[in-house]
Amino acid sequence: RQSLRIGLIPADGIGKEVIPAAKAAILALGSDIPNPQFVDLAAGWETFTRTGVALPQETVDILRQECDCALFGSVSSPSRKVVGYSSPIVALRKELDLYANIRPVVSVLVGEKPSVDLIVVRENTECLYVKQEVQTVGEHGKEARATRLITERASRRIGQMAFELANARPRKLLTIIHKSNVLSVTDGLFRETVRSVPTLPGVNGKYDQVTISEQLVDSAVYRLFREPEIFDVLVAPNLYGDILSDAAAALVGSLGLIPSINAGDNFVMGEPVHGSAPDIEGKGIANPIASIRSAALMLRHLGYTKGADRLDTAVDQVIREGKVLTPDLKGTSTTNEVLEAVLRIL
Ligand code: NAD
Ligand code: K
Ligand code: MN
Repeated sequence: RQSLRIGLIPADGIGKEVIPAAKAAILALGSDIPNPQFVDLAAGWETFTRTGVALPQETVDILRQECDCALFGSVSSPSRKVVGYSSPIVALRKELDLYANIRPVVSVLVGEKPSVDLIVVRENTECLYVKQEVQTVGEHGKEARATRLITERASRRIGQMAFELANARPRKLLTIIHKSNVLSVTDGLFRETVRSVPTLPGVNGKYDQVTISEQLVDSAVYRLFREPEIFDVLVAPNLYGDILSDAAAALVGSLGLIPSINAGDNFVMGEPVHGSAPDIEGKGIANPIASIRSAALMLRHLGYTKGADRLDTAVDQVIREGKVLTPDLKGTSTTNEVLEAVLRIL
């Protein structure tokens, strides 16, 4: 490849503060990344208030036609229903068929106990996120209903991704998260489909070394807090995966550390797990590490292992030294000071 074309969608809030840091970190990799070219793209609540559209068609078209990958920041979605608005990140995951959301959560802070080293593999296209909600009026007042869609196809794809990831790790443990004691039809299909991945045609014993276990989602959160070291790879339907990964983030110090990629068969988009953080927006103190690590995950997914390793090593060193940290990690440094510390090491 002559150049790597990266779409940048900072979107809203601290997304606009941390995505430029990820860009600067990629640029600092020099020739480890072949001629990176950045394309600035619009999406989000601010774009909606300006143009009436949260995800402009131009953004989707340019991502599809001109970009090899992308970095997304965070979007400020209102909690109330706003006519015409729909979350652009949920739409992008569907439009680009980014069916897997991969979220590694690893403890790095010095002296941190217990030690966490897990990956949440979150199905990224269905479950309650199909957003088919209706409100009606019944005999006793308003009634709201949501469709929760679980398909065999999506469960199989995410299951295959999870087995692949688990098999590549030293412990090779895969935990299926569900609630099929209550939701035996929907979560039951998810559970059975993931469990059946090793028997699919073509697998031929490839996953024989993977130990499969399962845990109901509520007790999974409980065990995550009591004994997080037992978990290795967790695979979950969309909403459970979302909640579990924020919970796991709390164990390692901050949401501002946790990266993700939205991955499909043809495209990958890095994205910090956190949202737009309105409580700290505009103060210049957002932790840029989740975004820098998201860039590293994205580059690793594309095969740029050396560049990805350099980013992760630099970030690890800054965290371990503990001298330049943002307030979420009990430091007093700014976004830019953390970025500069990373760049100095690079
Ligand atoms: P949030 O992740 O934005 O913030 C939760 C808490 O973590 C806040 O106290 C925030 O200050 C802190 N935090 C998050 N990222 C940080 C960082 N990089 N550095 C330091 N502290 C950080 O979650 P929320 O408050 O529930 O949601 C705020 C908005 O973000 C909402 O509009 C929500 O819809 C949106 N959101 C978007 C995404 C996304 O873009 N994929 C994900 C989650 C939430
Ligand atoms: K985000
Ligand atoms: Mn979330």
